Amino acid sequence: MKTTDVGGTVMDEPKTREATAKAAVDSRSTASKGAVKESMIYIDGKFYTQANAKVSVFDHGLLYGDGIFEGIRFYNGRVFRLEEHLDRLWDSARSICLEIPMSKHEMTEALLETIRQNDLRDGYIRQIVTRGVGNLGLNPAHCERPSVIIIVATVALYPESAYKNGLTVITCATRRTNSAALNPAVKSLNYLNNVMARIEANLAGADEALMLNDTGNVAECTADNVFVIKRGQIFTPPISAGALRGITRSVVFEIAAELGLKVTETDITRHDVFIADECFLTGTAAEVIPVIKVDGRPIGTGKPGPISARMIARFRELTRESGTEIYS
Ligand code: PXG
Repeated sequence: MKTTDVGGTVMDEPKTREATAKAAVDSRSTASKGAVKESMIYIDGKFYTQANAKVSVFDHGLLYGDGIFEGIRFYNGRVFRLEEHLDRLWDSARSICLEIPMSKHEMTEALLETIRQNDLRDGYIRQIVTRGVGNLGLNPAHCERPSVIIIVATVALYPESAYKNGLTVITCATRRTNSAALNPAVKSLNYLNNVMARIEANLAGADEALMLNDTGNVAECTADNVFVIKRGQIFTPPISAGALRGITRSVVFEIAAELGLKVTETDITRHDVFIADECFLTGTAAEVIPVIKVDGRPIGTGKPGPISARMIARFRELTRESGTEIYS
């Protein structure tokens, strides 16, 4: 199921997300006093209405998926973990020899101004840097200049019931890209691997798909990192297993330290997931969300566990009380 909100966000919608997509539309229309306001999109230093926000068909981001992106959230007038997202964007750029045509400071200003232009206090930012306009050959040497695009929109959340009742996950046959082919640590515009996994989840009627790496260990889900809990200890696959160095993942490490819980980065098999007491996913879009069933097996009691619940509660506190001020 796919839902588009008025801000233009189209996000993956597991069946549980339907209710909130509507909520996103509602809150957006309330903000603009009933009128549907067109979103303003930043492209290379200028703002365009959604209808006029266009890029060339010769952009290698479109032709080859040659580019990078970030998905960032802002809550209560503050951008959550902005510096970490920018650092990761710059790392992705470095890895693929893409020079972002602005400084981190300029990017921050552009990003904050795009949110202000859209007059929102809570939402989602999609930041994209493409290789830019080139010819029909894949050689990036012929591309003139990378393009920077910033889209701000209301976010389609999982409904609150998903955080209370948990998600259903399947293991998919599509393996996570081998890091020797394309390192999954690069948040590139080449997401077909994850899209194929997502299609498998959709076909199976599941909320998410667990992706294994070449060796058969758990890497991550299609847009989320995976954590399991066994006897009070937390485990998650290392980056070397094909997991993205998730920002939400690192926040979970911080919360666990605060709570005095040990987190170990180690290889995890499906068996480890099946016998876990608890399992949860983390991602900018999903936040921290419990998993209650994997491949038909109930995880733990089949209900979200106590550590997951504490994680979710503390994560929410942090999103409300920290971040880069947008309207200061
Ligand atoms: N793994 C992958 C493959 C991701 O793309 C995460 C894990 C979680 O990382 P963060 O830093 O968000 O905690 C991601 C995040 C989307 C979407 O449109 C994808 C992401 C983030 C936001 C939206 O599906 N990727």
